[in-house]
Amino acid sequence: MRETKQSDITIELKRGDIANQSDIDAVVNAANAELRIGGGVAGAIHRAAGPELTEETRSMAPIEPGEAVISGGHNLPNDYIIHCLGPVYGRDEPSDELLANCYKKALDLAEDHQIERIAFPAISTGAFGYPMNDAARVAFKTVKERVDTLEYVSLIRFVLFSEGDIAVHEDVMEEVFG
Ligand code: AR6
Repeated sequence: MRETKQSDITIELKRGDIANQSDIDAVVNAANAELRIGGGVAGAIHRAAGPELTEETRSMAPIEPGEAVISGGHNLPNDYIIHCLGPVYGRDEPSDELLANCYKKALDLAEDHQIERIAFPAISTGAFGYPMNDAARVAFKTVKERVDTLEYVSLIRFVLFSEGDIAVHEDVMEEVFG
């Protein structure tokens, strides 16, 4: 399963770069606590958005695991960037709750800003070491719990780097929504 519709909301998987999603209103950053440029997703987003992004986010930092904050998109093709700090696997506990909080809070911010189309990367599954299938299960279950109450969000895209990551998410999507 690469796409599903739940309560009129499309949830889809797409292979690509989170910093290159021009048809999306808000992209989610797998941020660091300082909301600065980093590696992986945070590097791609900050490079594409430009240095004004760090100027904007400086006053919002630091953030805690499970927390999310919102900024403008700057030079990205998106109106907003929602910065989530995922848990470091094996250190920030309970990791599943903290990861779920990232998705919940990002969706809350999207609703507050009347955002229709949002794209997530696989938060915590890179430098922070969260196993991809467990992280996907947390992400999809959290989305599933929230879809009935979303007023503005109509598309939730998961942007994944490799075909292997897509395959893992397809299986878990089937398990959670199938
Ligand atoms: N587009 C989509 N997915 C990507 C991209 C991209 N451009 N780049 C990497 N991924 P990570 P984390 C995938 O490490 O685990 C940073 O240095 C990647 O393959 O970006 O939450 C920050 O500064 C992986 O599956 O985020 C933080 O310190 C997933 O996105 C820390 O790493 C997340 O990888 C955050 O670690």
